[in-house]
Amino acid sequence: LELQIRLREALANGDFFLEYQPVVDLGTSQVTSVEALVRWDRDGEAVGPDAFLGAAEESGLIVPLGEWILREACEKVAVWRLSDWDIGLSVNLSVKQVLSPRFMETVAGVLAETGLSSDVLTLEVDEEVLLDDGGEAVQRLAELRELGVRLAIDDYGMGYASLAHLRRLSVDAIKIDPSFIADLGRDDTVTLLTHTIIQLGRDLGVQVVAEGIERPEQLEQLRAMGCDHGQGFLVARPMPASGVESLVGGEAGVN
Ligand code: G
Ligand code: G
Ligand code: MN
Ligand code: NA
Repeated sequence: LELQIRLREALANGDFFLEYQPVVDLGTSQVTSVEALVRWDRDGEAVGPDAFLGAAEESGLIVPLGEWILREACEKVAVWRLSDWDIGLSVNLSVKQVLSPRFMETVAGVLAETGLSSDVLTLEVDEEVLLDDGGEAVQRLAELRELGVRLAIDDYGMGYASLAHLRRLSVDAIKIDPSFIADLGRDDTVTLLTHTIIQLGRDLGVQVVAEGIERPEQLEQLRAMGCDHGQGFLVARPMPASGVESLVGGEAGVN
């Protein structure tokens, strides 16, 4: 409960901030988008989302916090795009946000205020969001996609019946869970599954992003498998906006 009070104060005081992790085209090594990742500046210490998102969801603070994250990230990327940089933005959503009343208006409002074109924004949801019984979250997400916003399934492959999810909701991208990438080339089953997900994405016309690339041989293998996009510490760590700006022109530490 004390954490929930502190989080509410932190939002009021402007103590949350965003880092951005670049996503690259594995073919060209160009940075094509960034994923916004929230952090809490708790008395000078940067605290990651795993330590507070659960509490923010329980208290409902995730709704105003999520709105702040969306607006902050869209404002930043809108400025970057004004300087003629064709960069996309991904923002993570929790199921509480998706199900909150007026979420659709919030997204539409932020896009209108920032002047960002809807197809620049990708909303990432975990497979868990697609498991809700009533199908309400799926319905809301489908409506958002009608706005022209892109949808991505995050941590793909970890959920029960991952393949069935692609039938319930049309998405624009799937992000292969880092646990697959970790064992790529080391575990034959995982390697085959990864290859299959990449192939499936290509056949369905869905962009595939590999997450958690840490070793050069993973990068090579993913390229050889025809994976479109990648993200991970080898490519670039999450960084402040100023760090992304210094990558302008788009070269991350790949090649
Ligand atoms: O940045 P980090 O690797 O610590 O993130 C840990 C988890 O928190 C990841 O699952 C990530 O998707 C989630 N996360 C990071 N930023 C946000 C955010 O702005 N909103 C939501 N809902 N989840 C986030
Ligand atoms: O669940 P989601 O994919 O949104 O989580 C993103 C989180 O993954 C970020 O918090 C980021 O810090 C973390 N991350 C990004 N790249 C790597 C990586 O190469 N290795 C590991 N261990 N974590 C990563
Ligand atoms: Mn994500
Ligand atoms: Na996530």
